[in-house]
Amino acid sequence: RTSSASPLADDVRAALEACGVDLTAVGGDSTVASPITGEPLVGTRLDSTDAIDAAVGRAAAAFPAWRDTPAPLRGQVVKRWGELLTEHKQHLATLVTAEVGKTPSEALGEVQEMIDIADLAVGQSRQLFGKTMPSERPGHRLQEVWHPLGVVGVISAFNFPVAVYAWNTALALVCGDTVVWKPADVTRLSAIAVDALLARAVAESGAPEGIHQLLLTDADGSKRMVADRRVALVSATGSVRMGREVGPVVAERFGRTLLELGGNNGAIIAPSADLDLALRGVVFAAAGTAGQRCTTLRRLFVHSSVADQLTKRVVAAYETLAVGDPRTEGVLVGPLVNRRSFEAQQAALAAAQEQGGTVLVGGDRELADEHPDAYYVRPAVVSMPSQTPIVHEETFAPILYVMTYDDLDVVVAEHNAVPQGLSSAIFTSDQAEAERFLSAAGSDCGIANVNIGTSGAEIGGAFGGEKETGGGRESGSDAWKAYMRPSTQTINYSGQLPLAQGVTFI
Ligand code: UN1
Repeated sequence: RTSSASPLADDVRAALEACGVDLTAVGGDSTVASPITGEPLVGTRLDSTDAIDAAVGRAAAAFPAWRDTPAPLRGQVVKRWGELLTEHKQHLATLVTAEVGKTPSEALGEVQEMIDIADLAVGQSRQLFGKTMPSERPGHRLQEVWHPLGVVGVISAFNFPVAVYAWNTALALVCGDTVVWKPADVTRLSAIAVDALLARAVAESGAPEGIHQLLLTDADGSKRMVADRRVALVSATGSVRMGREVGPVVAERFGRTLLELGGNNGAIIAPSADLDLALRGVVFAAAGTAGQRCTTLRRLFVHSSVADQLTKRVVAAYETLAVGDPRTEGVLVGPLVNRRSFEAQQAALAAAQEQGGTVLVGGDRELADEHPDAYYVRPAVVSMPSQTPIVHEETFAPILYVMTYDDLDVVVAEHNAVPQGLSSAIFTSDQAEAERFLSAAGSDCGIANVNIGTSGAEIGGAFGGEKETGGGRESGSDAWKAYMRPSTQTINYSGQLPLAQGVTFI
């Protein structure tokens, strides 16, 4: 199947060069393997501890000049970046496919998400609104002004190697912050390309050079940045385990965090659901991106009246899903990111069976002969008798646990019984049922959808979730406020000094 495709490393090198990357400056011995074939891609350097400290130092030094640049002018830098991302959309998608194994359509979609957030951020740069409040004191004005925060450290995950970074960076830059980025280990090359395009936008706009810094480092390097007091906000996307490490370190120094951690997303299929729609929604959300989105659908609750019918159709669809090299036309499911991920998938399937589950389809490794160093699996559907311990865990692989229900209140309680709280969905034609799911007594997640799957959110709505998902919100609504500090200001023009609360003193 792969024979027609050119060697991945050649495609990658060409895409990097097209994005203006100077390979002699970033190159080095550290290579990562493509999940598609296991073959090594282009090597990069790895930053030392000193280099990390120096990068944070450069971002801190660039902050005052950037802070003092009017926000709409900051927006122009992001506007230019968005244009360059548009121009190089295909090159970036090639890198995302090579490093993550996403299908070209999903890789292009990820780059589109960067372009969309750039658009949003440009508009936001003229709308960093503060409020004015009526003062209780005569001749006084009370207002709130939003100021830039400082250096923002962004830690991004392998599965959305460029989009989630851009959600943070586009907003942080218009908010007047400077950014230090630690991409996932395995997606250093797409990071280098995206950073090179930002460097070009910065240079062309005459903005301070130091406002963006890229760290090519491992988890230890990331710890160094997280502990650095000069980093005002750490915005981290990844596992709950990572969040547990980052959160306390930043809290100890009273820094701020914005955490976007695991999801264990559920969907309820009600008796009145349009099953054609539900089928498509379920299969995309559960099997798309090989189950490696934090919004991937992992738990399906089907009303017993439609359970047999829907489950059969999902299984049939899974049987025909084309799994393989994502560069091959028609393939919908690419590889898992690495061996560890495959081992976790196997362990979860074994645990599910021990806990009374039945694998209805999938789960096995595929293409092992052709690609002994790549890990392809057929997405699995597992029928579970109840929400057993393994169903409470997020396994970052395409495993869909299916359970049945009879009563909406009971199933909503079950839906909410897991530690994570990112995304959720109900498929129903009953409006009252949909409203109950969306109400305060319904889904406890940050994202709640009706007649749409759990994944594939668009820019504009705040993205993030509750409980172990970490509570952060990104990429829309009021998310920009996380990157700024509010200053509450009282101005007295009365010539008197009345005290609030009627207090009298001298
Ligand atoms: C993630 O998996 O980290 O809603 C982000 C979605 C995408 C973003 C996912 N827009 O699935």
